[in-house]
Amino acid sequence: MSKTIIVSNRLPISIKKDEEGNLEYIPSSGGLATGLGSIYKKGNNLWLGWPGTFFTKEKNKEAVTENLHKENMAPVFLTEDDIHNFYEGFSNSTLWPLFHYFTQYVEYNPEFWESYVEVNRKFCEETLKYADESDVIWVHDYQLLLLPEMIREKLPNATIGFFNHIPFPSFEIFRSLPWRKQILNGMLGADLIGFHTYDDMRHFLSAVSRITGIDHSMGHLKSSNRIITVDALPMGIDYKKFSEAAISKETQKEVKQYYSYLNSQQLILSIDRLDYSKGIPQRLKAFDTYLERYADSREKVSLILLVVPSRDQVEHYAHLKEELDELVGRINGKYGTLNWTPVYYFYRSLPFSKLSALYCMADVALITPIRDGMNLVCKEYVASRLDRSGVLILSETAGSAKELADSILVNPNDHDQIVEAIHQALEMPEDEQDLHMSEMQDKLKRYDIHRWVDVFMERLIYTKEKQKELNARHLGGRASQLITNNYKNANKRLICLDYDGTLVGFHGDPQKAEPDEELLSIIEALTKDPNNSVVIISGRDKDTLEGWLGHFDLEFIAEHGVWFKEKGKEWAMADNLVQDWQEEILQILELYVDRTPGTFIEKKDYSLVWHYRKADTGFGDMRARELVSNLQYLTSNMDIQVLEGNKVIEVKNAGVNKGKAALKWLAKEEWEFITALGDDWTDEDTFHVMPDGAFTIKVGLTSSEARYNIKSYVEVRELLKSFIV
Ligand code: GDG
Repeated sequence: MSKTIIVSNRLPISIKKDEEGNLEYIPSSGGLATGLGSIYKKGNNLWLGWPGTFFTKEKNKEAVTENLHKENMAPVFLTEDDIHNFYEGFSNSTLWPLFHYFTQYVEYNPEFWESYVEVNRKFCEETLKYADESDVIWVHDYQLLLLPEMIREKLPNATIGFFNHIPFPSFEIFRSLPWRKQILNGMLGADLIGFHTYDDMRHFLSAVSRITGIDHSMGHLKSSNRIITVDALPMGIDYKKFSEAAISKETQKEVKQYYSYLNSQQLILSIDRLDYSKGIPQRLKAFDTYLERYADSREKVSLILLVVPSRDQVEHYAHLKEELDELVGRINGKYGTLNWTPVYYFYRSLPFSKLSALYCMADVALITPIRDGMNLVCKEYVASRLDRSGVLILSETAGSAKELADSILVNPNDHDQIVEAIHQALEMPEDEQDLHMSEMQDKLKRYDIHRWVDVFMERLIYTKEKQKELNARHLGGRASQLITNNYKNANKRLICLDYDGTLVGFHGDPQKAEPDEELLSIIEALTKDPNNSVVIISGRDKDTLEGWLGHFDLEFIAEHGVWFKEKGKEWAMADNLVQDWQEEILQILELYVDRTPGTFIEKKDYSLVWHYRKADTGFGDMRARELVSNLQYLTSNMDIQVLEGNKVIEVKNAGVNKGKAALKWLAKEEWEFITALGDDWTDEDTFHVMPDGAFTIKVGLTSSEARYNIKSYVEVRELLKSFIV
């Protein structure tokens, strides 16, 4: 029976030691713990993570492990050094500031990195104690970015999902990380990689294609051996929990008590963990200006500022705490009166009923982080507004802003805009509040934490199915054996081979993709067998092919069928070709070379090719789209065709293609064995003309008219070697 294993830095429980050393197990009430509770508590499923306390004695570790097992949890024990270097170090002093665009706070410390690798390995070892290949493993967040790949190495077929809870920065920021490639490869061990927003997703895809060279289309990455799905799956909240809490006795009791201390002023609520990414000082400064600018509001409105202590041992956090203390003191000193406190400031965590009471009482929630992966507080506020009153002011850089467009969206760095948003919110008519609140509530109710978990799991299973579909076409052991047997039992054999991407890998400079020793010896052996007719069917020019491979007993189709060379004969040309279009097209292509650094033109006898492999990723693709549409328009009355190959755009005479050229060879003999291999869509023409019994093989795991897929040119060589032994 397969099981589901959740892995996160922290378990959904904290273990605390009292003074006598007795252990207390305190369950977390966080959204993730609730949402994933429906998974990990079932059957043999499991949640793995650090329990929040250091244990050194083996006896204690065993006891904790045993107790946690009863609750479907398993501990990963970390040392104080691990927490210093891996958690406070690489996770929170390198990745956290970098991913939140606070580059000035990023520490690039190799010791932190080493510890990060080591602790991820610890998590991997613990996971492997419980996991096998049939399991679904869901890894969470930026502390464990290397874990998916580490697990994949040991369990190649496991189903692995990864979700990143914080933003993923743009390539320009991410590239500054010395360990960027290792981080991406670590994440790419997963089958599904989830982010809160489309922006995070596209930043990730752009970093992957620029740093690893792996291309993507429609959110699917095609790594050498798997399809990986990348998706934006915004996390929901436990809507029911917050809406039910709002009318609970406990909450209402707290509400009553709070009101007894207050006058009838309007309340603005701000809740955050202490963090520079949350923009708390900016918020206080805006409130200060608001009281200054709208003097009538004094004594009629208060800000409740709840800051949950966090990481205050770290220098930047300690400074931030001092800044907040000072700002609150200044505002209260400046405006406060005997019966009015402008800012009620709490630097602690409150019990849930008090939190819920504050959500119920606040006329306005002021949530203006500088950057936030999602931000659940604003969603919890909306869910708690049972009478649909209240106004949310939300930063446009919080992930939740995409879903909560009915809030007042602000730029968190625009001081004046926040001041005016506070004014607008406090003045908003009730019917307008109702309208916006109900819109937001409808969305959050429908897409809650449980739905989020279901959608993630559905996408993960879908990805696995998609991989299976492609793997079924993958030339595995048995199919490969079948082809080899057919080859060996046949006498008259036709072997059609594309060159680039099929026999050799791609190179930035096409002239450097010459055949290596291994390939030369394979071709030599294949062509030495008198029963074989080996035809290279390539888009390359005839002189290059002749220069590289002309000394073998090979036949050629060059320039996609413009030129051909049969055994013992000279090069010949396809009929009815014209060159008079070239001058005009060349001028257009030259314009694109000038406008797109890294691109160049290859001139062949009857075609022109614009190469953009070395252009900036994305930019090259954009220019290619533009060029194709330009050419299609400009050449509509010419007898030429525009072909899109692998990072090339080729213009040539109409009616010339690899398939048409291959027909000539098919008609030559009563072949007993035919195979055709190719990697890009120009090879589809070859596959198309092949008879039913032919073994057509597409290089790369993408859809094709070919019967089989093979992963890369490395596997092609393996197959060809199996023919000649
Ligand atoms: C990450 C990302 C992303 C706060 N004060 C009290 C209290 N809270 C609870 C809230 C809320 C949670 O803490 C904070 O959630 P956030 O979403 O704001 O931030 P994180 O969970 O720290 O961090 C973030 C999230 O992951 C999920 O993917 O949204 O962007 O940084 O649930 O209710 N709870 C109690 N007392 C408090 O005083 N009981």
